[in-house]
Amino acid sequence: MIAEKLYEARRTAKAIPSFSSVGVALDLVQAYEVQNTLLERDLSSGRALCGYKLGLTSRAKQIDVGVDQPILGYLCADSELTYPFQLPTASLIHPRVEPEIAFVLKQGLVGKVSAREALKAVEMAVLALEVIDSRYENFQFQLADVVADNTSASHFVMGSKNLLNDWDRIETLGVLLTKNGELVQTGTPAATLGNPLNALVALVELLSGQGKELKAGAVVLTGGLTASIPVLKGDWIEVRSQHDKLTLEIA
Ligand code: OOG
Ligand code: MG
Repeated sequence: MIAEKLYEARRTAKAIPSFSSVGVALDLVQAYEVQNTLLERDLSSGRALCGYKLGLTSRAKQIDVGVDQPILGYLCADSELTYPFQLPTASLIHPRVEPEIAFVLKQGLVGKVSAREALKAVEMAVLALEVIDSRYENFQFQLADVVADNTSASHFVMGSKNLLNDWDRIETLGVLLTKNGELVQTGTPAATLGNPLNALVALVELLSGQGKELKAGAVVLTGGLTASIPVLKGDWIEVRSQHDKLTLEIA
């Protein structure tokens, strides 16, 4: 029932009140069950799972949405925008963008792993943009609401420069987000639990708690480095670091 409402809100691009705000109390376990039901629905409609995302790994994001612990969501292959990057807003509710670091794995990971082990499993680390689109009115929700809503997952864009080549300096890399040419956010990959690898370790642990693993080839979004920025049709967004630059047109 809850999954159905979220599925319809996404399909019709019509926001619904959060469940907590209308007195439907979910705990985190139930919220992940709802998320898994949504995943099953997506898979049975022909979508393919391509990886996972972390949410709320940075203080900026925790403050942004008013909740305080990392959570996970799933990513479907058709949510990745391909070059030239254009976000179709007609099918979305109130999209926002946030800069992230993303990994592509060359080996699977399961259970409790160290950051060093996690690094060995990484094929590529890239600058990325996540587009989030909460299915809840005014982007207002409690932790369990947003978990049920697959952590607001909508679309994502991956850079092509492999940051592993300069990984020792990842924590001090600067990331700039501009909207229509104006600088709106600055951040660093250290925002995600100190290092994006710590976020990857946390994800593997969270997944293991659900009896799941990360498979070779999986994409992982490690969490917003800054607060998210609302976008409207006609805007253009650029995310930039020393190594890479991505431009997203809001269409
Ligand atoms: C929740 C999703 C959080 C992140 O990177 O922290 C997230 C939201 O902000 O709606 O994707
Ligand atoms: Mg995110």
